[in-house]
Amino acid sequence: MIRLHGFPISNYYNRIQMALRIKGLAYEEVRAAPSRDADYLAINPLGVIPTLEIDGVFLAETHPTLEYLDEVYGETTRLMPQNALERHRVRQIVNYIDIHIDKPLRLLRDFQSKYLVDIEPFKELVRLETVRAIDGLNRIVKFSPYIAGNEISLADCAAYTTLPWFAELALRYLGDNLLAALKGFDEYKNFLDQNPDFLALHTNALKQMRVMERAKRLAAR
Ligand SMILES: N[C@@H](CCC(=O)N[C@@H](CS)C(=O)NCC(=O)O)C(=O)O
Repeated sequence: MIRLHGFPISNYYNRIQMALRIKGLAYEEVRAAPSRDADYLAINPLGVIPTLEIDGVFLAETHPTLEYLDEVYGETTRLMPQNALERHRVRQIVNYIDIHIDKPLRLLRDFQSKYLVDIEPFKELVRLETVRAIDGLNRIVKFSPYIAGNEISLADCAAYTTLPWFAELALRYLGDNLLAALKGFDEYKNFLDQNPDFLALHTNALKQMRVMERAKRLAAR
């Protein structure tokens, strides 16, 4: 029995959904919010979402969780390449996305939402980091037709569910969609959008995001 704990507004949650759908694995969704409660920390030590539960075993941290899933359900579509060098490329792309794009922009968003102030040197740091990450990605992505080569992989799950949101965040918090500099991404996204399962994830995340923003605006009145 596979159960996914979290909420579909989360790009990490949707990344796991995308992998489960590619693999054709049935799963239950369990609504959970990030939490510092002892019970939740016992299954997800950072208190973040998502958490994946497989037969009563709880797994935290999205990419390592997905590699585990790929190994234990080895009879389903593989999302890590057989070739070690190609596996390295998948992990490299995922790290650029998670560590050098998602995390800095997320920190900037959280800081500005909490303190309602702009700190220019902080913004500049995040801008430089994002520009560097996009430049790095431009040197390693393939889009042939998948991001890491000719087979779909965990790097596609990361890119498809993360980059469109962080393009929006960059525009909103840095005043510039820095991710537009990722050459070939729009065509690649259109290509993946042709899969109705993927598009449904994207559309639902967009809907959740708009609902949350509206709720925040109403609460702020
Ligand atoms: N490194 C974590 C990141 C997960 C993450 O950042 N989740 C966000 C939602 S998209 C969250 O729970 N944020 C709440 C918090 O940081 O307290 C993973 O790979 O799963």
